[in-house]
This record gives sequence, structure tokens and C-alpha cells, in this order.
Amino acid sequence: MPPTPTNVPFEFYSAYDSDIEPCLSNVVKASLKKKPDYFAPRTRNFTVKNLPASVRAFVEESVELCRPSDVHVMDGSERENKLIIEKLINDKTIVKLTKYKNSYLALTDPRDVARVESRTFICTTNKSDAIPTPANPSIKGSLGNWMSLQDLEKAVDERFPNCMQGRTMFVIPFSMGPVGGPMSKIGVQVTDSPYVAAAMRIMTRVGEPVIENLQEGADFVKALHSVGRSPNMIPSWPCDPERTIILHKPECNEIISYGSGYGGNSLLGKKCFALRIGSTIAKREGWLAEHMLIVGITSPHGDKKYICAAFPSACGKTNLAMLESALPGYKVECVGDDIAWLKYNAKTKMLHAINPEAGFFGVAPGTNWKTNPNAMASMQENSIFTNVGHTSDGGVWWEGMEKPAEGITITDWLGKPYTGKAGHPAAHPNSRFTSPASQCPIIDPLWEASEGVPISAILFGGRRPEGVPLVYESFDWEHGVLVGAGMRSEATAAAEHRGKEIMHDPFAMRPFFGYNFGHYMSHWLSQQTRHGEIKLPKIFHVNWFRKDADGKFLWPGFGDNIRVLDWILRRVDNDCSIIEATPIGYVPKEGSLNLEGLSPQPDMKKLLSVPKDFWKKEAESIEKYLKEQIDKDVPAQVLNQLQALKERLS
Ligand code: GTP
Ligand code: SPV
Ligand code: MN
Repeated sequence: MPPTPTNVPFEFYSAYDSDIEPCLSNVVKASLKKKPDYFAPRTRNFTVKNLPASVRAFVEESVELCRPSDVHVMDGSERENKLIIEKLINDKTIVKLTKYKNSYLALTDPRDVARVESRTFICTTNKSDAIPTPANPSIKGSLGNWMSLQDLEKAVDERFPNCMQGRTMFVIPFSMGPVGGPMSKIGVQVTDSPYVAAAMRIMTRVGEPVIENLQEGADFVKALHSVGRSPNMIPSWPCDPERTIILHKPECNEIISYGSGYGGNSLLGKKCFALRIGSTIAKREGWLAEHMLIVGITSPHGDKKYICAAFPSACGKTNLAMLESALPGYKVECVGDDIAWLKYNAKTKMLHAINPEAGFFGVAPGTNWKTNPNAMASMQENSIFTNVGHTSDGGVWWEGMEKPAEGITITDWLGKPYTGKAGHPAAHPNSRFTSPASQCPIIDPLWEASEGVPISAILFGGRRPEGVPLVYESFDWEHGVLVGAGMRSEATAAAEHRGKEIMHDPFAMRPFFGYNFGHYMSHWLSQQTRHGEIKLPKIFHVNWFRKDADGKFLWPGFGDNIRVLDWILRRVDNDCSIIEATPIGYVPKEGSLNLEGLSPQPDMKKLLSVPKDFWKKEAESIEKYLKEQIDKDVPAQVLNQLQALKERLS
């Protein structure tokens, strides 16, 4: 397929090696003589030829396989971004949002709107390294999908040859974490999606310093991505939904993704690298890669502590990460909203966390100036919105946002006039904003600290309409590991699941484990002993989503969640006067949560109750899940904790 005339010619190093010369299209060749004025010569660093040998080999192999019409090595500059944006506008992938500075709206193929968990695979020599083996062959495993390395080769051969024909291949050198930091890691993604290139530039650190780091010999994760091609694809959002596949090779730190341009399927630094490959590197090196937000909380006395929280997709991480305190005197500052890398720090003898990302890819619906003013402020410029509604004054709109002004009309994410009719939302439920983290008004001063911030507490949580109290504390680390392992939550639109079924989602990592979940639990348990002296974070479970008989949330949530954090921080300081022991852990003693100024006063009895019958069933369900799904790989300590829970409940 020849490149479309609207293809913006990206620089392809003119003295590029002749062995790849045949894949240079004539259009691109011509363009090399006549460059756009603003495309000043770039430094020699940003050419395939000048990449460090290992990176160059990866790029050349990818070119050989995918046959793009040209190759562009990203330098991360403003000038370059202008070109990419121009190309995206020409391709009709994005439109400019005139209401905001340097912001754009992308509308995807309606078949490419979320992560596809069923088509995501971990590929290892031994299956049991990647996923647990269910107790009996008739049980389908639900803790990830495995594929053999041979089948991976076959899947690649069936999809990748020539898949980038007529397209530019972008080479994106990126760093997860501050470039060169002791907890940071480098990746190189090649992709034929300029949308992905533009989004990766927001979500990760891209460009010159990364190349320098690579030149000094840094290891890197190889990430190959193509949106693919299919007979019925739409030109503005090429993809191949029928053959989409996302493959990980943790044994050699490689990611191969085909067919989708959306979110975690295509921004390979995020779930593929920072969680799936990241968790396997972390296992080898003794640290943890987790689906967690990181926030700093300063109390009215000026005491600052950092906490992490693991909630499943679309269950409130971004919102908690940017909380505007409803209690006077508290200040919350954001380090990260989705992923945390936690590593033992020998100086403080605590686990320290970095946010490996540089941007937010946040759920749009439900976000507004009241629920999350800091997210709203973060997305006022330099942002890409995907699958939200478009207002007639050049802005965006989604369900849950403040009403647009009188006379403003909305076009929905499918390009149709928005009528408000049930079942036809303006924004897709998994529509998102992509914004630089640096634009968050409450970004923490230490958010780029290369050794991370010390973590005092870890929260687990999910959407639990019934039975699960607003907050409880585990008795100790081992019990906390059971609390994480037993997590369940209502399914959301972040992946392809339908309906609101309550799913097991251990550690909010079910779709993101890079290795056998049984081994993962053992690795968590090993944190107690592997570093010598350690002050481990206390572990809690929270639930903002308990409902009353009418299906209404019992707890106001959002800014009022500070009331729960306040209790948690007092527990971190070991205040024993505020707890009451229950079979599942410590809950707040009556009157110990600060509810000042909250009206109406929520029904705390209901919110904190621990119904025994419910919990007996819950413990049974966790036991069944662990025994059926993980079988012999469940660590003995976890089974002991489960037994102890059952005894406390009987
Ligand atoms: P991912 O980016 O998919 O990992 O999601 P996330 O965990 O960051 O979820 P996010 O904070 O974006 O929240 C998802 C949805 O839950 C949004 O529609 C929010 O408005 C809603 N939400 C978040 N916090 C609360 C809360 O405290 N109470 C209620 N009722 N809803 C909330
Ligand atoms: C999630 O689904 O948990 C996300 C969005 O954070 S995605 O990047 O698509 O994984
Ligand atoms: Mn997430």
C-alpha cells in the first residue's frame, strides 16, 4: 500500500544503510530533499545509524520484519511533536480542541476501546513460570494466559511481515522513572502509530538523555508494536481487532504487540513493561512492581507520610492520588496515579516507591471540578483526549462532567449528535485523558526523586457493593498478603469484561502479573526477611463503594476519603485507642473517624459492619479460588492465614 499523500515526511537518516534502502518509498525519498522549513537538521544522535549497536540491531530487525516506508528516531523535542501532531491531524486521527492550548481529541475505531485481557499472553519456556496450574484440568485458569515460545513465533509470523508498509516507524527511546536513576529502567518501543508516539511522549520520558543513557550501555526492554492492518479498517484509526495480540517474553525482556492502538495494549511502557515485564525483573532483583498510586499526605501538624494504594482498573486510583482534602489542614500531594515500583532502601530501612511514568492516562467519565479538580487542572493543556464527546465550542465533555453552557451542542465519541438518550453516552465508559504529570497542581516535590519516597502504608481496595467495610487493617504483613490475595471487585469498562460481575482481582494485578501468582505471593512474603532489618508498611483494605438497600453509595467518597486516610495515618503512628478487632482485621472504633463537617452524616454502623455470614462465604470463596486456581503454588503462610481467618469467623 503506498503512503497516503497526507503522510508528513519524517526524517529518515539520509545516509541510512543500504540494506534497508529498498523499503524507502519514493514519496519518502523525495521528501528527504525537500524538508519542511521548521524541520531544522537534527543532531547526529537521532539516526538509526548512530544508535548504540544493540538498539540499532533491534530497530533493523524490526524494519526487516515490518518494512515501514521510513524510520524516525524520536528526540522528544517540541519541534518533533509539532510534526507528529501535524501528521495525526492530516490522517484525521485527531482534531484540535480549540478551547484548550495544544490539546487534541482522538476517536478510535469503536472496536478498539480497551485492554484485551483474553489476547494478552506471557510466553516462557516453562508454563508454570508464567501462570499457576489449576488443581484440575477442567478448570480454566484466570490468572493470565500462557503461550509457548514456538507459538509466539508463529503468531508473529502470521501478523508482522510487511505490516508497516507505507507507514513511518517511530523509534521511541524511553525511560520508566527519572533517566539514569537507580530504580529506573529503559525501553525502546518501535511503533507505526503516531498517536502512540505522541502519547508515549506524555506518558514516559522520551528522547536525548535516554539515548545517552543507552550509549553508556544501559540494558533496555525491547517493545515492538504495530496497529496492524485488516481488510475493514478505518483509515483514521488503523487496527486489527480480530487478530489483536499482546505478547511478553520475560526471559529476554521483550514485548510484542499487534492490532490495537489503545491504552495498555499499545503504550507499552505502561502495563506491558512497568507491570508485566517489570514484575519479573522485580522478582529477579528483589523488589516489587505494582498497580498502585503513590501519594504524600501532610497532616495538620506538618507530619508528612507517603502511602501506596492498589485498586483494580477504574476503581479510584487517579482520584485518590489527586485528592483535595475535605478536612481542613490536610495536604495531599501526588507522586503517581497508576504504577509504583517499590524497593528496599538501606538508609531508611523502608520500602521506597517511584512512579515509573511521567503522565496520567486517566478515566474521563466521572471526573469533574468537584470530584477531581486536580485532574481537571492537569488536562487543561498539552493533553490528548480519547473517545470523549466534543463540544461545539471546541472542548470536551463526558458523563459526570459539569453541564456545558446554554446553546453548546455535543458530538458523541462515535461522531453522532449527542441526545442524552439512555444507552448512547457522549463518552465511551473507558474514554481517557492523557496529560503530563508535571501539570498536576498538587504534584509532589519529590515525584521525580530517583530513590523514591518512603512508604508507610499500603492500601488494597475495590468496588464492593456489599459486606466489605469502609476500612480495615490487617493484623500484620502476612495477613496483609492474604488481604491482597483475596481482593475482589466489580468488573469495569477498562477491559473487555461485560456487566458488573464481582471478580477476583488479587493485588489489583490479575491482568498484569508477569509471572506465576503463587510465586508472586511468596515474593511478597519474602520482603519480611530478605533485606535484614526492615520497617514494612502497614497493610489496609478500603472500600468507597458499599451500597445501601436502594443501591446508593453509603460513603461520599472522593475528597472525603481523607477521613479514612487520617485514621490510617494515626494507625501508622500506632494509636491503639482507635481500633476494634474483628475477625477480618482492625476496624475504626466507634467515633474514631473524623466526620466533622460532613452532612448528611453517613451511616457508619452500616459502613463499618463486618457481617459474619457474608465473611464466611467470602473466606470460602477465597479458599476455593486459591485452591482451584493456584493449587500447589499457594504459599503455606497464606493457607495458614486463611485457616486462621476461618477460625476467627467460626
Ligand atoms: P485505571 O486508570 O483504569 O487504573 O483506573 P483508576 O483506578 O485510576 O480509577 P479512577 O480514579 O480513574 O476512577 C474510576 C472511576 O471511579 C471514575 O469514574 C471515578 O469518578 C470513580 N471514583 C473514583 N473514586 C471514587 C470514590 O471515592 N467514590 C465513588 N463513588 N466513585 C469514585
Ligand atoms: C488500567 O486499565 O488499569 C489502566 C488503563 O490504567 S490501560 O493503560 O489501558 O491499562
Ligand atoms: Mn491502571
